This record gives sequence, structure tokens and C-alpha cells, in this order.
Amino acid sequence: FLTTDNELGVVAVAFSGGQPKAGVDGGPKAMIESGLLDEIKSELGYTIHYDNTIHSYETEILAEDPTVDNMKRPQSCSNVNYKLHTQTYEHASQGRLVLTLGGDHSIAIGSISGVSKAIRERLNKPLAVIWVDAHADINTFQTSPSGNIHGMPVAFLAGLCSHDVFGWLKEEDRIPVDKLVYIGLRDVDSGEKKILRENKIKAFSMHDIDRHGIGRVVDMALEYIGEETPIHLSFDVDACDPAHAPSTGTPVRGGLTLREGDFICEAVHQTGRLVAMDLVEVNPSILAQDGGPDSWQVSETVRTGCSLVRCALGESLL
Ligand code: 4U7
Ligand code: MN
Ligand code: MN
Ligand code: MN
Repeated sequence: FLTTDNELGVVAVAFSGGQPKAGVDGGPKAMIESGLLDEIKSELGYTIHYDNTIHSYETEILAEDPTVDNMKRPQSCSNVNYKLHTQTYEHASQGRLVLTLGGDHSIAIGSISGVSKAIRERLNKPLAVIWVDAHADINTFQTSPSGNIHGMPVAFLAGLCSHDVFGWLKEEDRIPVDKLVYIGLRDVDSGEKKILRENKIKAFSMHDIDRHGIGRVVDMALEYIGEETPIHLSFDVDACDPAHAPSTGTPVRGGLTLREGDFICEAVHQTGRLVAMDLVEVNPSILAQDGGPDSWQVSETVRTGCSLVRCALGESLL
């Protein structure tokens, strides 16, 4: 077996430096305060390994962090991700399933690289990644139109670009391009489309979901990965439609329904090969124009994020 039964390592990463909007560092706190970890413990029966710390990484976030080669706040992103890398590596080395709560999606550089390294050492296998997102997050620092690192993590992880700033990222930390599969895409930059095409990367867009239905799409994604491979599920809450996840930095209309999102997580759980999950980009500070502090947007988004996590951990299994 790929993980020890019902042992869960949790890392809460309050980091927003991969993008410009304040507040996404409040995501983990909001999900945890709404009772997520208690439910996982009492209702799903996991033993949780958690340091009871929402890592703010204050010492890692630098006052002076000038743009380097079109990457904004590069040193802060690198420092935070290196810390996270060592934490997910530690959990995964112990055979725990690893849950990382973000934070913006740049933190996938640390979470996935740590798990990848541990899985290679423990099982001598590559790690597959299912990236559920409205966006492909595969810009290189050269193609990125924004310079925001939360739009680049896949490029670094898949070895499509590298940079001295992320010099700690080694070969065994990386994921093979042919074990990467996307679900939910609908806002992909032209440079990213070229990268996806040239590297023949498997991607299921919202169009594919409309055409085949979510059931077939998930089957095809899992078939593509193959039966032996451990899976890291990296879930950006903006994959879901803004009706269900409005409080996120880069919402895009026409997304997954609640059930489609939960279904993806349930189906990945059912493979028995889920070794890690990220749930990122919940930003409790983002309200609709008419929103007050208690607006429904925030609670709905937090609720969606928590539901996705519980489904990936087997909640809806009968
Ligand atoms: B997220 C974008 F240009 N592609 O690179 C970019 F549209 O983690 C958006 O998926 C990236 O939320 C979105 O900045 C990153 C942009
Ligand atoms: Mn996104
Ligand atoms: Mn993303
Ligand atoms: Mn986003």
C-alpha cells in the first residue's frame, strides 16, 4: 500500500506572495476554524499529525524582494516553498497522506516536490499530479503575462523551466510531464497553450466535461495516469464555478458545479492511490461588491473547500 491507513499529515500555509491580492493567507485559518480537522478526525477516523501552527512564514517573507526575471517576490516564494517542501517530505516519508492547505497556488512547488521526493525514495515510483483548476499554472517566467508565481508552479515542477532562485529544486523533486493531467481548464494563456501542445500534456477543459460528462472525464484522466502510480491532487478552488467559490483571487465563470468538484475528489479517493492533496486559493478577504464581513461569499467558498477535502478523504463513501 502507498500510505499507512488513516494517517494524515496536515500543513497549513498562510502565504499570499505568489500573487498580488491580500487575504489568501487567511484560507487555512478559515477552513480550520470552520471545523475541518475535527470532522476529519471524528467523522472520517483519521489520526492527524499537525503541528497546530498556521505557518505565516513571517521570517521568510522579505520586506525587500525585487522582481527577478519577471518573477515577483521570488525569494519569499522560494523560501516559503523550501520550508514547505521539507514538511511534506517528512510526512510523506512516514507513509502519511499529506494535506496542504493554502495559501496561493505557488505553494504547490513546495508541497508537490516534497511528496515527489519521498515517494521516489519509499516506493521507487514517479508521482502523478491531477491539477484541478480554471488555469493551467504552467507559465514559465519567460511566458508569464503577470509575473505572479502562482501562475508558474507546474512549469517549475515539470522541469519546463528552472531558475537559480529555485535552485533547491532537484531532479527527484520534479514530476514527469506524462504523469500530469488537468481537469477544469477554461482560462489558459496563449503561451501556456503552446507549452501544453508542444509537450503533449493531457488536459480536460470545461468543454471536455460538457461533452463527455465528469464521470467519463475522470475515468479517462485516471486511465491516462495508469494503475500503479501514486496520485497528488492539487485542487485550486477557482476550478469551481464562482457561484460556489466566489472568494478567490482569480475567479472565472463557467466552472465546475459543487457535485462535479466533489465527484473528482471522491473518484480519486476510490483509487486508493491518493498520497497527497493541496486545497488552495480560498481568500476570505474577497467579498462581492455588496458583501459585508459576514457575506455569504466567504462562508460558501470555505464550505466548498472543506467539502472537497472531505470527499478526497472518503467522506461520501458508503
Ligand atoms: B491560479 C494567469 F495571466 N495565467 O499567469 C497568470 F491569467 O493559481 C493567471 O490558477 C494565473 O489561480 C492564475 O498570472 C493562477 C493570468
Ligand atoms: Mn486558478
Ligand atoms: Mn491555480
Ligand atoms: Mn486563483
